[in-house]
Amino acid sequence: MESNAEEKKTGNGNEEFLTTNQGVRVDHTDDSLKAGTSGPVAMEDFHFREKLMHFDHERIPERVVHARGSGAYGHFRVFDNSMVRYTKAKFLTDPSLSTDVFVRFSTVVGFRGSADTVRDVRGFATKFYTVDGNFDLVGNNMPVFFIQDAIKFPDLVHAIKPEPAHEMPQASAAHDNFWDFISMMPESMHMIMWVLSDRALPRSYAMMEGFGVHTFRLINDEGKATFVKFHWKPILGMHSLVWDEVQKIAGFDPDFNRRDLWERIEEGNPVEFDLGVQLVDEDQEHAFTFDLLDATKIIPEELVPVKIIGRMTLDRNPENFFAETEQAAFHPGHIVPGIDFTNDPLLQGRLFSYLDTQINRFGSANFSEVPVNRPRAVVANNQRDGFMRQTVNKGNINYFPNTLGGGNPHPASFSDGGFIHHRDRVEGVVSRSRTPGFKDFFTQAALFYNSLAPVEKKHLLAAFHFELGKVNSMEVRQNMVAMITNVDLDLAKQVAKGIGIGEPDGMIKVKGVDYEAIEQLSVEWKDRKKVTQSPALSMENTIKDNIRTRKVAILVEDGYNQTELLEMIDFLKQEGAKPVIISKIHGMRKSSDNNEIKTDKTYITTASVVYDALYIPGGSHIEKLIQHGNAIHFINETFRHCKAIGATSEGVNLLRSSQIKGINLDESGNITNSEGVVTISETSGLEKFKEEFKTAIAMHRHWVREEKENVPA
Ligand code: HDE
Repeated sequence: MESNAEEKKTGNGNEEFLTTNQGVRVDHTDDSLKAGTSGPVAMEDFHFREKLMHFDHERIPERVVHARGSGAYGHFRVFDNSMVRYTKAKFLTDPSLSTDVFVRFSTVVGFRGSADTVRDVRGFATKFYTVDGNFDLVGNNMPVFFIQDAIKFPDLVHAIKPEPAHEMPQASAAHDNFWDFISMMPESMHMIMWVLSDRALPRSYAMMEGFGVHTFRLINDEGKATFVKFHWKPILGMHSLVWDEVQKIAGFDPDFNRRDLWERIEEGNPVEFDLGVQLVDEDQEHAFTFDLLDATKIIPEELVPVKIIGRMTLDRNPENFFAETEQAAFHPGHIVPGIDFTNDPLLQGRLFSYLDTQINRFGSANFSEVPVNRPRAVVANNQRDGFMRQTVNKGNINYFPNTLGGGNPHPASFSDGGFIHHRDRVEGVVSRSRTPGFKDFFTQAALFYNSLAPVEKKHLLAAFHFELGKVNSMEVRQNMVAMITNVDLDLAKQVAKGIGIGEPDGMIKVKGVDYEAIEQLSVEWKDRKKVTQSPALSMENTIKDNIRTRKVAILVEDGYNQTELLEMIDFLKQEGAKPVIISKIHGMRKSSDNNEIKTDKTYITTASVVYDALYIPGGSHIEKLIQHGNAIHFINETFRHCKAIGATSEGVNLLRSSQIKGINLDESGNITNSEGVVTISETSGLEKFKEEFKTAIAMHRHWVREEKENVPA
């Protein structure tokens, strides 16, 4: 009974009667209190005034960046105690501890209501509620950043956000201001290559990597430091959408990634990532041809392998979007003993910005008392009061030192688990400058480009054509082409060709680059570790061995073959995929032998772009499907987007119809099972078909089909 009373107080939706915020039951909420039936509203209508007042104040400022996001709860556990050598953080060393987490994934540029599938960096912010206090790993799905020093962040964000005169375009970098800024910002070229790659179009938040970006420090029990880069590796592998698809999804289902995350968890498919670390001894700080403190650089995995140390499982959706996801307040300065900062100037700047921004959003320093932000560890200090203070601090002592409170709470020593800042030796003259090691802006941009598969390079070129093709200023286009010559001349030529700029015939020096210093360093650092290829950077080398959580569209009309359909549905479910029945209208579809199956979606309520693969079962329903333009479009579009297509018995006839384009046929007009199109002409032999279809879906995309540009979509 007591818990019911508690629920009533907290508004969990189980209440019987409507009340005011003071708990007074309300007898009528459809009409305001008036003089007569058409007179003015009475001032004493406290229910009306309170309801409107609260509504008027429902919004808090959205995040200035990363406004659009989706959250989930879960837990994290390390696999063993192998990290004890490096860190005293218990959540990273004690495999018996399961640490609760809350993760918020986000886009960066768009406003709170913008579409999910735009080309953008994705935020990947994790709050670990550790036994030693909260640790926030506020990362992205790309391992580098646009700028090296936080002081430029406001300019970067102003340039990329919609232009101030007319507030266009929404959630897009494809406009003059952004590329004008970038054309003057050579240090951003590495990040630009990532943003124009397919990494910026994730199929799912469950299928992208995450990175802490900065080099941090781990501190062990003896106070010894080791440099560390944090990585999240998705268990399902890394997969992206294609450009034509993301634009259509943005209209068709702007909540695509949010819905995907929510549904996975509701359906009992936890979203899992392995946590990896790249560890570099302090005496190896200068072993590389870049500065570890430069956030525009990666440490190639081939130079320092990623050691997988634990797994995060997200398995619980928030119950109230505003209370939890919107009010989650992350801060790179939320750190625990065993982890520490470095002098990366981007990180240092963030340490100011995140607390400051919370004051703007919450209007109060008490944001850490909101349930999603509250540490699980004990909080004890003399900070008091302020707007919306929730804690009722007991006792009379709110200062330190004191004797009246027994001297408590008092500082903890290192051995008591107190956080002690790493004893970093610093010296130098105060200046606004950068170390020479930060000045090479192009080597890693080229490394990234050179490590991509041909199809990824092709997509990146198309992205340049789209982005720069939307820039009105020919001068800005020209400047960008000049910049790209510093990364790869051939790429620059191809970009130029697509955007109406004369092809450059050599590398063009650009402003803001100290070519002499770079040259000098390349001589000085010639014996340092480096790579010219990094296979880990290509998404083509990701996991492609399963079809778990893939959505498979199945086209069904009256007259379908029940045996085939049920067998395939069973198979797909067994493999962890999600079959969805699509028909012309809702309701039950009848099989040739008078069985029934329910339509999940119609061509009006869904589209090919939200599925990973397509299956067409046999039966006389094929005659109807051939006549149906929406079905034909669905198939052609699936083909154009390079997804697996399977068909059995009469279903194969549909794929052979002259309206379906691009499918490879042999001399007798039969489909050659190739390029992710898998068919079998009989119902018998389905076993072989199943395995081949599974392999085709697991491949995610069959890029060779992109050559067939004549297929309509
Ligand atoms: Fe952020 N960033 N950022 N950022 N950032 C914010 O904090 C900022 C940077 C990142 O889901 C803001 O609460 C500065 C790098 C994520 O709530 C703000 C600089 C990386 C999120 C802010 C950076 C990030 C934010 C806006 C330049 C990847 C969303 C609202 C030094 C490592 C967290 C807020 C969430 C949010 C400032 C650069 C990731 C204004 C000054 C680099 C994932 O404080």
